[in-house]
Amino acid sequence: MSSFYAAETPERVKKAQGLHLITSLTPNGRKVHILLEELKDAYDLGWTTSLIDLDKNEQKKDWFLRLNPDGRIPILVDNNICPPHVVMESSAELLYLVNLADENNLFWFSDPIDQSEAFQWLIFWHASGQPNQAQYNFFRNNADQSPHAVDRFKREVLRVYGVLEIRLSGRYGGATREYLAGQGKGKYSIADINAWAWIRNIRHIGFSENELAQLPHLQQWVDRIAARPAVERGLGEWYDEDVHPELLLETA
Ligand SMILES: N[C@@H](CCC(=O)N[C@@H](CS)C(=O)NCC(=O)O)C(=O)O
Repeated sequence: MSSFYAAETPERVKKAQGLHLITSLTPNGRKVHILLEELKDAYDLGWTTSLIDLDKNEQKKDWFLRLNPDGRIPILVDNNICPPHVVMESSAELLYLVNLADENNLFWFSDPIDQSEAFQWLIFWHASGQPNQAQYNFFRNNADQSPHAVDRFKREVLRVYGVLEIRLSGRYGGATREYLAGQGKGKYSIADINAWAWIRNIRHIGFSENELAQLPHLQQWVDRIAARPAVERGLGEWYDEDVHPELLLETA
């Protein structure tokens, strides 16, 4: 316990019981919020949440780096284990949660081939989607300084979205799919949640009408998942430091 928490670790984190999520309203945070909300609806799963103001760099302080040397959110602390187990990397957190709490495989798969598919799409997004989209978002906000970077990352994001479009459309064989992994039309799973938290704003990230027209199945997938109540809750006010300042972690 002594090396796990530092003197300056917030009491809210030290005293947390059960699952404790440290997060912020960002795409990687939102994917974990959404799964937790789904598990709450399905199994009545409980957890507590703390919020980080990324602009204040609390995530770069020593107490946080002890928990995640990468200095980024989200992190999930499982206090049901002694010493507590910390999970960094949002996709690993999704996998940890389905292993821990999804006993009926509502958001994961029992069949090894289905599991293999889900791993593929989970890793494809984690490795090829989110880093490029993160860079695209960054350079879009600094477009005057780096037009080449905007162009480069936009093209790469469009390419990755195009891969997902191929998968969902069944263009090169197979049926049109509703979800990324699973047999037939597929089954809603963490492979979808993982990518959706980033792609949900597809119509508002600077793609032209013509570019969007190349992605009809991906847009339908975005709308299909947006309609779930747990997804709506995972995006929203419970994770907003302006609405819940009492959840904010701030050290001197
Ligand atoms: N690969 C990590 C990336 C985590 C990440 O980039 N988190 C962002 C928010 S979405 C963050 O903490 N940014 C603040 C920082 O880098 O200091 C994951 O999937 O969890």
